[in-house]
Amino acid sequence: MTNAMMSITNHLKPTDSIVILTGAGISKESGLDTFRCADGIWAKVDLEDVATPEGFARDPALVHRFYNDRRRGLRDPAVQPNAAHRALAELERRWKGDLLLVTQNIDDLHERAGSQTLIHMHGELNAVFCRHCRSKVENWTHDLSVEDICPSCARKGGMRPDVVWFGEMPYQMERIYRALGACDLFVSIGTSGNVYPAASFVAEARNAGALTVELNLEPSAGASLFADSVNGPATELVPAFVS
Ligand code: BJW
Repeated sequence: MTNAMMSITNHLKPTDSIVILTGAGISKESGLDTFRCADGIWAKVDLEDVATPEGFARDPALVHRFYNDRRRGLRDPAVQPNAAHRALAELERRWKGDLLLVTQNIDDLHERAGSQTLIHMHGELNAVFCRHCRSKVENWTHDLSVEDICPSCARKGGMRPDVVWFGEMPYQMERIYRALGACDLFVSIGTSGNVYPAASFVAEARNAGALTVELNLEPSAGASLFADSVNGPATELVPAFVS
């Protein structure tokens, strides 16, 4: 990407529509692990054990420990939104056209930075739901266990993290595909492009005639699908790109 490409304002009309997809890489510089980097989460735990409905059925206590640790990690005072999260929130405040931020992340750093039009397509660490009655509890702060009782249906053993595991349907897909089909710019930030359906969003946006740009530490699995792919840390690339 040339310097002339580096700013959104050079390429869009002020009322154009933007869809932004973020992944674990945007939160790396806030102190949260990615999944597939050499020191990432999947190098330490088996995803079949902690990120599938089958793993949860086999050993719910193990899955609870995994998400309890990450929920506590999110409350570490050192974990704060970084310059990339803040730049996206600032872009949303000033952008006159439609702007939809879709994150695969279950952390709350985008909302803490001030983003409002935000979809957590893989769920949220700070929410839980009951497998029996499907009722959801937001702002769940304490450790979850197999002993927890559903506040709605009062049954025990059905509470689980409100996250989307492999084989489950990500959230708000209709709304996301509608936005992708109507966008003028699609930007993918800090995601390896290994997990579907998020990995196919670039193709949807391209089919809609959108400009497609990837901002990632290294070329993602789908880098060649983007019109432009820029490599570097999100805290440098994102503020420059949205300025
Ligand atoms: C930086 C940086 C810095 C680092 N600055 N960058 C065969 C073919 C095709 C599909 C399938 C298949 N078999 C099964 C499937 C479907 C399956 C899938 O995709 N599997 C693949 C492994 C092949 N997908 C599903 O099952 C999904 N559901 C589904 O498909 O439903 C059916 C459906 C059909 C049609 C339409 C709609 C739906 C569900 C997927 C659920 C994913 N869940 C997880 C865990 C739960 C949440 C959690 O615990 O946190 O979500 S897996 C994990 O991966 C997590 C993430 O959100 C997701 C994506 O990871 P992400 O964000 O890309 O992180 P990394 O680590 O991979 O990459 C980080 C990147 O950042 C790297 O590139 C770094 O270089 C970069 N980076 N530092 C900028 N400072």
